[in-house]
Amino acid sequence: MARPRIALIGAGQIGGTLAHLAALKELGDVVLFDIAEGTPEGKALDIAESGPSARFDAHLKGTQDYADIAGADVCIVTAGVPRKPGMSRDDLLGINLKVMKSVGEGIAANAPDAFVICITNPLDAMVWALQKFSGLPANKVCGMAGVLDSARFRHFLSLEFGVSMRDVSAFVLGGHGDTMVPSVRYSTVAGIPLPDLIEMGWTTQDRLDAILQRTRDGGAEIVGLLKTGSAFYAPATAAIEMAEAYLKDQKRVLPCAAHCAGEFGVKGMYVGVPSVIGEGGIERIVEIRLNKEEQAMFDKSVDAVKGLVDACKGIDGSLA
Ligand code: A3D
Repeated sequence: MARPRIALIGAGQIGGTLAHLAALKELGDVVLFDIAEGTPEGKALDIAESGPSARFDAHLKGTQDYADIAGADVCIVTAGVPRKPGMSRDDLLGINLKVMKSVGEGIAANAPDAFVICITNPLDAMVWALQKFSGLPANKVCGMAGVLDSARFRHFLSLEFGVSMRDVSAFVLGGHGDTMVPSVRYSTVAGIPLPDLIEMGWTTQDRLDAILQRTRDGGAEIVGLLKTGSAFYAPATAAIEMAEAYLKDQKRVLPCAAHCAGEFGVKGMYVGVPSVIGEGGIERIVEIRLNKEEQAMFDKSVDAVKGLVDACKGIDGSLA
């Protein structure tokens, strides 16, 4: 049986890491596409040359030609520009919207049956535009942000409690920005909800509040340290988790930027919600019940995403 084909649109920091992880995990053959001549070819060859030592079987190819992504089963999109210190994700909107147009058209013409995972920021607006530009079914186009934001939250919680990250389960809802909503009631250590852990004296409300804020600022913390770009190891790992769920029909329940058609009161927009990923793409949105306070935070986050979507419509009339 032929190996699955994974197309990576954008061969920068995240794109290169995605290619490396996909090869190490033998998820399939990898095509790295980028407009920067030599970058995808160089990274593909370098990773392929690690194969004998790492012991994987996968073909890797770098290209500037969209025809090479033909028949891709999964496309992961990181094309565009990342943040520098002092920039917000929203500052990237104008430049990255134009990139989404060319990427959407390239995918539609060459890999219309692919499951598409967008990572380019500002995430929730870019995945919305990518779906519009590509014309692919909404359940086959999604955005990666929640898996990363949740991984950051889980990491910080595991440090606080001194327990394995594997036993910390948590998710973050809403848009991928300052208004994201880390869920406290639904986050657990081995099934024990965070509010119970406060009662048990494992932490305090103040310490938990600081962790929630650090989660919201997680991207900026890395940008501030790196100074030349944004996070790439954890974002790539999160997107590979989503790609694997699709390719292996795992029915994983992961927080994704998914197209909402009325769920959580959101219509016709992408926003971070718990989703089931399997062979059908985004197969189901898990509509958990939010309390009043959580719904208010979620609505505020959705408003922020709506502002960005409206800005996209203002820039490109074909999206209106
Ligand atoms: P970077 O290393 O700059 O790579 C981006 C690549 O895109 C470069 O190699 C460019 O040459 C390429 N590119 C630019 N325009 C095009 C085009 N039209 N077609 C094809 N390729 C093009 O950035 P990165 O990999 O660090 O980040 C990529 C994106 O992911 C940025 O927008 C980041 O803001 C975003 N990001 C999102 C998250 C989320 O959690 C959603 C996390 C981290 C980064």
